[in-house]
Amino acid sequence: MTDDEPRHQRVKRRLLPAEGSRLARLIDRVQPREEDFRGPAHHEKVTARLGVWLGVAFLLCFATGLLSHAIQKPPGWFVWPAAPVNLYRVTQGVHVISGIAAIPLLLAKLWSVYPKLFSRPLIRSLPHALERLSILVLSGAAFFELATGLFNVAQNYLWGFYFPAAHYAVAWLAAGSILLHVAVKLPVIRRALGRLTEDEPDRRGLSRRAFLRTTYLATGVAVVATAGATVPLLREVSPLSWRSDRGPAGLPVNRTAGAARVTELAMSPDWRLEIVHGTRTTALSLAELEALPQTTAELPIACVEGWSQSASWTGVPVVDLLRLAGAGPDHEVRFTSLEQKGAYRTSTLPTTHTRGTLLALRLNGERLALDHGFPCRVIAPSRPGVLQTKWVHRLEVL
Ligand SMILES: Nc1nc2c(c(=O)[nH]1)N[C@H]1C(S)=C(S)[C@@H](COP(=O)(O)O)O[C@H]1N2
Ligand SMILES: [Mo]
Repeated sequence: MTDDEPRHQRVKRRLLPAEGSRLARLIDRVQPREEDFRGPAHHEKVTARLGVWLGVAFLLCFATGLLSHAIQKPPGWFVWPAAPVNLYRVTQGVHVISGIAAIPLLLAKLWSVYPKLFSRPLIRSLPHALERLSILVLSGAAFFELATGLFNVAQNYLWGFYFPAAHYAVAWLAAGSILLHVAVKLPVIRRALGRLTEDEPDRRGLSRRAFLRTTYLATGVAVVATAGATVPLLREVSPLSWRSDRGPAGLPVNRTAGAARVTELAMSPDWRLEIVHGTRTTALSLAELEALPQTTAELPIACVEGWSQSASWTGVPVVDLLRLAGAGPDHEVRFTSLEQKGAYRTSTLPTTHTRGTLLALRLNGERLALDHGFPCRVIAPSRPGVLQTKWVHRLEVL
């Protein structure tokens, strides 16, 4: 040993078995290297193909997610049409279905690339280190989005944070890191997307094609098993669909009157609908509302959580209520529920929607059930379920 031996060499010599020693050779033999994973699933041709489909799923999910966010928190420039009435139902259905499809695709892709964890040297250069770090961020963000989305769909809020804000913020993180990842990998992707060959057929395991086919099949099964929640045609064949047509009048209930603690106020004979326009307030009893001309329309409830269902709603058009209060149709309207607490106790209807919206009193020919919003609720075309306020007692002309 000499004194001019560099410090890091000295540390290494003390901590690691000497080069060429039996222990060093043993460690070298048992520790896997990237090259040891020769299975067809780990080939870049497979990784790239999964990446393309995952990219498509993420893109659809991101775009429809941004839309849903914009509808719920509209920036000044944003206009969402009231027709076709099923538009939001379709975009949110695509959001949830593409998110579900991304789960098996992401798992397969992680399986395909995990040998890279054993690539040596671990870090080659600063750009290489940054690239690996960005993949960590990407995987974490993608996993977070899919997991929280899935729990949300199951209406299982296990966490302490406010779901929409976190899901939205992390979506940007995921989108940014995916973009970076694709840009960095573009040369590899272009090379890998060439013809799918089986140059080293592995008789023990799956072929590349078979691995891809299995993944696509799993993705298809996941989609079909759940899509019935929002695609009426699939309802009968969707065993895992998380909402069915159970509930009063054949429509699911999201939050019951009991949970919202509104039963007493909603059933009270003193209930009145207050229409506030400037300093003037008009109060209508249920009997007076029922005596007004009624309109019936076939409109869907499309929950952000992924289920949607169409029903026949009967009630008073919001424009008629505005006229009664002495206001024209081109006003925003704020509805307030009897519910004292809760994120969904109020909603604001943009002017694009006043004409098509009902304050509904009846559902599928029956008087509205308490759990569906008795005495009256908002039913607007092409809007997220969270904005279809139940147990309404006040309407403000803005
Ligand atoms: N006051 C109030 N209205 C509400 C809610 C709520 O929690 N409170 N939930 C909303 C949500 S998330 C949905 S999807 C629809 C569901 O309506 P339904 O329970 O009649 O099917 O009601 C909406 N209206
Ligand atoms: Mo909802």
